[in-house]
Amino acid sequence: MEQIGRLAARLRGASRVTVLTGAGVSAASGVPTFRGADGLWRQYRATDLATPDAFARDPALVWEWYGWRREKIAASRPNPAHDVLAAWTRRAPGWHVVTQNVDDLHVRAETDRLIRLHGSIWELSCWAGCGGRPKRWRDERVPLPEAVPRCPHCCGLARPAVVWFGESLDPADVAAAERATACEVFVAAGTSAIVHPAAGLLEAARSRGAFTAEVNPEATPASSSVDLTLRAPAEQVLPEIELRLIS
Ligand code: BJW
Repeated sequence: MEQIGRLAARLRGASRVTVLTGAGVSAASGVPTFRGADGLWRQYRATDLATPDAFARDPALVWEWYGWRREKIAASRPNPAHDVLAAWTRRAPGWHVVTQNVDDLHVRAETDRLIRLHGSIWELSCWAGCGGRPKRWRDERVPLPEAVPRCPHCCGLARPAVVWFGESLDPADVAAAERATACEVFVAAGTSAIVHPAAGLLEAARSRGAFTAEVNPEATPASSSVDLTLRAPAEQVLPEIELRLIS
């Protein structure tokens, strides 16, 4: 595919590159996306469960969904897309990965300079925000022993320490992601590009002069504004680019 050669040429010699990833990058690892056909769990839409209102209404239901996802993620492993991105960050100090994914597969692939915008599914925090320290704690047990885990400080309800709709992202993560938009090449891979503030990063990079590209088998709202689109799965395209970079 000629487009692969064009993107590889842009990447070769670039000292600052940022790749924004979304659920599509983990699809080949068996982790369901949010808005595709596999985004449906029972009769619920994933995006309707990822909200504070859903948790307030029915914490057991939301935890059941997270338990199901934690099981799938625990049984998965990084795919070639994660591996290539990790290799890029290890090789080049100005290359960053900004992810919306909470599955930690970029961490397991040993990615350097990873910015996680939406938290980690393996961390929990107090639903009431009781103020006990640590504010969030890691719990990788699958399955969790309780249908609704408890806060170890106040014994109230615990929640997944992820960012739901309407919640603020960690300002330090947002600032780091914004700094990473000062790059020569910005690639959005495996994201539907509709959730903000992540979706705004591509435009920010473009307005700072970056060459922009999208890797996604489907068109997204970003497709019409990027310089180059690669309509193929990330786990295929990224290794092909890597082959051109190292040959
Ligand atoms: C492949 C592939 C393969 C398949 N290879 N590709 C400005 C404008 C409008 C609205 C807002 C705005 N600013 C804030 C908002 C509100 C809201 C928002 O953006 N809403 C939009 C829906 C319009 N944002 C927020 O609420 C954020 N908070 C915030 O900004 O606070 C301040 C504020 C609040 C309210 C108003 C104004 C300001 C928080 C957003 C948190 C999102 N949380 C979730 C859940 C995380 C926890 C969890 O995982 O359980 O994050 S929702 C969900 O969407 C998840 C994802 O990270 C995120 C993005 O989804 P993603 O990754 O793009 O996945 P999909 O499924 O949508 O797409 C997959 C893509 O992969 C598809 O395109 C496929 O084609 C492709 N694909 N296989 C490559 N092999």
